[in-house]
Amino acid sequence: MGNLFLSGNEAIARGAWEAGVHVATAYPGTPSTEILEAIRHYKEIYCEWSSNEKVAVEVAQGASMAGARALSAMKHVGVNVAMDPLSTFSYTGVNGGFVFVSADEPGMHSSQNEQDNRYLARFMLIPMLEPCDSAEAREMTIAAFDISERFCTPLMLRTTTRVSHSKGIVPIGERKEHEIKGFEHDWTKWVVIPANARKRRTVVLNRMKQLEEFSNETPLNYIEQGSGPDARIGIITASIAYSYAKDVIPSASFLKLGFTNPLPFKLVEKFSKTVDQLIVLEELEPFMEEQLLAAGFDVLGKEIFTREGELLPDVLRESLREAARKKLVAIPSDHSIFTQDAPATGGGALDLPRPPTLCPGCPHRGSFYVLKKYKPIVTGDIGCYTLGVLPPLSMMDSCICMGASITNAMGANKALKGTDKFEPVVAVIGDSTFVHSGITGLIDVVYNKGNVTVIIMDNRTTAMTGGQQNPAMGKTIRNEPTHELDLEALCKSIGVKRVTTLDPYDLKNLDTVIKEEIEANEPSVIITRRACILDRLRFGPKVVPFVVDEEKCIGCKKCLGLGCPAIITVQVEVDGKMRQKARIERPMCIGCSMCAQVCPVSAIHIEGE
Ligand SMILES: Cc1ncc(C[n+]2csc(CCOP(=O)(O)OP(=O)(O)O)c2C)c(N)n1
Repeated sequence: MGNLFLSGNEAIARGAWEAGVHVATAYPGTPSTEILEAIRHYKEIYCEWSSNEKVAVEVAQGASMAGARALSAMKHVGVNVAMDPLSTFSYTGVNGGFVFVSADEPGMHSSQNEQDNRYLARFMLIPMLEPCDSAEAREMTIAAFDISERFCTPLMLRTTTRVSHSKGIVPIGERKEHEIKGFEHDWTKWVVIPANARKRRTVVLNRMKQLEEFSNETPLNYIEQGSGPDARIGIITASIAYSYAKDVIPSASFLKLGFTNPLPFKLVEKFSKTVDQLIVLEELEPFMEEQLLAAGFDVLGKEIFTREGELLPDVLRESLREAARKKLVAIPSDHSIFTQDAPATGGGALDLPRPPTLCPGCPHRGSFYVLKKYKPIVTGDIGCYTLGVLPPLSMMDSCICMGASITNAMGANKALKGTDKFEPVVAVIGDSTFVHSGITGLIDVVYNKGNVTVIIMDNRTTAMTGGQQNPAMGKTIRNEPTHELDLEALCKSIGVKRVTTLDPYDLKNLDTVIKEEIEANEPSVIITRRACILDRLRFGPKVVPFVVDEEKCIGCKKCLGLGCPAIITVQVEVDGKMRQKARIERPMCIGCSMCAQVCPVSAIHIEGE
């Protein structure tokens, strides 16, 4: 039908649409977010930002029970949250096809860990597909639904950041409608009481055997015979590593895998007979290597390639050079890998030259500034506000995973209460994260009589991942108005008596309330409510910047303590002597006024006043 130039995520959305998907769910998370952002443009698909990944999978699961094709998308750590329904979904099987996308992050550009979710597919006895580029992302998404229905199983479509975000030419087709079959009333399948689950386990194990046969036969796994002397080198690979290897050592022979759980052992056997040496090329863990070693294949893998970060072409090239020097692989010293130069954009293209920082005018800044005065323990969470850990604010003691701030605070409070080590604890959490997995923690605090101060930093969006809608905003994924979750009423209904809402630009009030709540003898919630500055710049009133009156400025640097990137210091000559003064970079200032509030000599004022 033609071609489109799409990212891997957009290609997955296109594939889902073409495959006749009716329901798509997700909780945002890099590098998966754009899948649902693209799907929302297909009107045939019901789509939603779910409140977390477990909810996303369960909603899609319900749609599958009802006989519709359904897709859920999440980042790799999101799969941890969704593992409970997913691992039993494997037992029940599907009615309408169900595919979930696990978008993994080798290199941890925006993630807290580098976990290799291929193990989770194996662990949950779920088949897995791994595209190497955008064209395959579309094609495999369509194939995934067919496989899911043919073998009555959920399926994991695993991408990595480079596949998710790189763009490529994608041949496209039309949507093939799949009639919604209707709800499957089969309690022996869908009600996993032990008597049923035991039988289903046998079904699952048999299914894995059939899937292994499928893996040997499917055209998604294929041999690419090499040419010249390199043809004797056999590379077993999948995902983006295949694309890199085709750049670095294109004449080698490849066993290119798209269907990677279960592995096609018979095909590996066949491939091994055509080459002198088998090399397993995979980012992160020795997932395929260990299985192949256990099956008796003589393969080389992590002895050559790193388990850390991405196997970008220059990393791959250097690893092969080193292996050749050590005579681990049969690559002669005059081979082209020794003369190729690293591409200009290789390696650390994403390595940031300076650490990220809260935006100028970010409503989160003031809370950390005030917390620094009282220095409680601050258990943090995941969102833009995690940047409160960086100097000069430096006000975060922990950040583990979404929702952990309140529960970590509870544990610390219980451990320290009544001891000479006692310190008050404040948990900071964003609005989206609070809805995702903070609510249950707050229930625990109240129910078990903890004393924690929770600051819900409500910036009216899910900012960290690019500003997605969430239940506290009153807008759906398609920006339609919906019920706005009333955070104050929710916290009160949980049993928190001390709930205060305030404007985080008002530092004086913030100071009074934070002090009072830290000192209070019961749990409390402070909701700091002000829209994310990026939304304000897009939709809000005109920005009126502030300026420093250099004559009044005494160079005390108090304003620098806010860590606002718009404020710098300059050397100014006063009475023949060089003095340090603060200056506001006009194009960066959005007029939040916090610097003016902290200036002890009122040297900062609105421009023109
Ligand atoms: C389990 C899991 N899902 C998704 C993410 C990606 N993620 C990180 S923070 C965040 C939400 C941040 O929104 P919010 O709590 O409102 O804070 P803000 O960034 O707006 O300050 C998301 C979706 C993640 N790290 N872990």
